[in-house]
Amino acid sequence: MSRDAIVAKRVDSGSADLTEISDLARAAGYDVVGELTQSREEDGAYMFGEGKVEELAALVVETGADVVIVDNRVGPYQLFNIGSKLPDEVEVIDRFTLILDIFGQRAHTKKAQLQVELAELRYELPRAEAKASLAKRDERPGFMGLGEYDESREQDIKAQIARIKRELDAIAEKEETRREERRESGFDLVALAGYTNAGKSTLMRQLAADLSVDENDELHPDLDPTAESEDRLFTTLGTTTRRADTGTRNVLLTDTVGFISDLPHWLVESFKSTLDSVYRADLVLLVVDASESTEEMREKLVTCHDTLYERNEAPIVTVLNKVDKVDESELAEKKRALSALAPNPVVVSGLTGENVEELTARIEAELPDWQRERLLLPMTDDTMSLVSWVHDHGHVEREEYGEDSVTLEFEARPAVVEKARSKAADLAAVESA
Ligand SMILES: Nc1nc2c(ncn2[C@@H]2O[C@H](COP(=O)(O)OP(=O)(O)OP(=O)(O)O)[C@@H](O)[C@H]2O)c(=O)[nH]1
Ligand SMILES: [Mg+2]
Repeated sequence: MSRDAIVAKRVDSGSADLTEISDLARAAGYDVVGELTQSREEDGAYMFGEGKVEELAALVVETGADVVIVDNRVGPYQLFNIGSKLPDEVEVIDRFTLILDIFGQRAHTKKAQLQVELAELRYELPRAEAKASLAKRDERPGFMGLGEYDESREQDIKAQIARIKRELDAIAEKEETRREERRESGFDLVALAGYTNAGKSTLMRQLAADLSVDENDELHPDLDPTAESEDRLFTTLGTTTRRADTGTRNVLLTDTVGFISDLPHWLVESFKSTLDSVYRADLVLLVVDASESTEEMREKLVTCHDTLYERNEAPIVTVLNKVDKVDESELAEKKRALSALAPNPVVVSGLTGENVEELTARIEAELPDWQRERLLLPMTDDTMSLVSWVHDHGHVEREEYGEDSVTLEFEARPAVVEKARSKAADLAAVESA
C-alpha cells in the first residue's frame, strides 16, 4: 500500500525549501503528491496562517493525500488545530515523527529498536505530562478518571524510559569494552561521519575493498561484509565495522548513521550510543557531498560540526566526496569558500575510487602517533589500579617494583599518556598529603 503525502513548510521570510522534507518523506515510503509553502511569521494557533491551512485542506481533498507532513516544529495544539480543518482520516505529522517513522522501519537490531522506542517515549512524555496536569487542574468529577489515567500513563512512560536507558547503557558499555579490546590488539579506530546521503557507505566499501573478512573472523565476529548504499536518506542506521588497508597501521573503519539538521536534543540523545563509534574514534573522516551547492554544503557542514562539537575527541579530516560530479574550477571555488569549515580537505570519489589512495595516505598521516613514556609511581592504595589502566590502554614495556614505588615504561596514544601523567600526579599528591 503506498501512502500519499503532502509536504508543507513555513519560513519567517524568504522562500521555503522542500527538498529535504520530500526526500525524508520518500525515505519513509510516501509518495509526495502535493507541496505547500508559506513565508510569514508563525501563527500561534495554526503555525501557518489560517487561510493557508484552508488552502492545505483544499489540496488534501484535491490530491486525496493520506498524510500531511509539516517541516516545522509544530506544537500539540497547532497540530490539533491544523487537523481539525482537514478531513477526519488525514493524519498530520511533523519532521521528527517522520524521522522516527523511518528509523522504526529500518531498526533491525535489538539496539536500534530500543533507541527508536526510547525516542518515541521521549517524544510522548511532555505531551502526557501536559495532559495529566490539565486533567488534575480540572475539578469536574467526570474528568477524574481521565486524570488518573493520564497520570499513570506519565509514570508508565517514565518507568519505561528508565528501563530502556539501563538496557542501552549496558549495550554501550559492552561496545566500549570492545573498542578498548580492539585498541589493545593494535587497531586504530577510524569513523566515517557526515550528513545523511553524503556517501559514507560507498566510501567504506572503497576503503575496505581488499578486505579479507575470514582472516579476522575470530578476532572480530561482528565484522559485517556489506555496507548498503542507496540514493535515499538514512540508508544506514546501525553500525558496520570493517578492516581497511591503509598501509602500515591496522585500521578498523566504522560506518554509521548520518547526521541531519534540526533534530531535537532528545532524538540525538536516544541515538548517542550509535554515535559513540564516531565520538570515541581515533580519527574522524567527515564526509561531505561536494556535488551540492556551496550553500548546502555549508549548512550541512555546520550541522556536522554541531553534532560532533561537544563529544568528539578525535582529530577530523574533511573528505569532499562525489568529485566525479564536479568540475575542477567549481571545486576550487567551493574549497576556497568553505576553507574555514573544511580546512585542508581530501578530495575523492567513493563511486569511481578516484583519489582513494590519497585518502588512505592522509589517514595514516593524521592518526595520532603513539608516544613513549616513563612514569615513577609512588606505592599507594590506588597505584595498582593505575598500572592496570595503563595495561588496558597502551603497551607496557617495562614494569619494575621497588621498595615503595613502581616504574612503568609504556607506549600509548598521546591522550592516554596525558591521562596517565595526570593520574600519576594525583597519586603523588595523595601520598604527600
Ligand atoms: N556520483 C557519485 N555518487 C556517489 C558517490 N558516493 C556515493 N554516491 C551516491 O550517493 C548516494 C548515497 O550514498 P551512500 O553511500 O548510501 O551515502 P551514506 O552517507 O552512507 O548515506 P546514509 O547511510 O543514508 O546516511 C548513493 O546513491 C551513492 O551511489 C560518488 O563519489 N559519486
Ligand atoms: Mg550509509
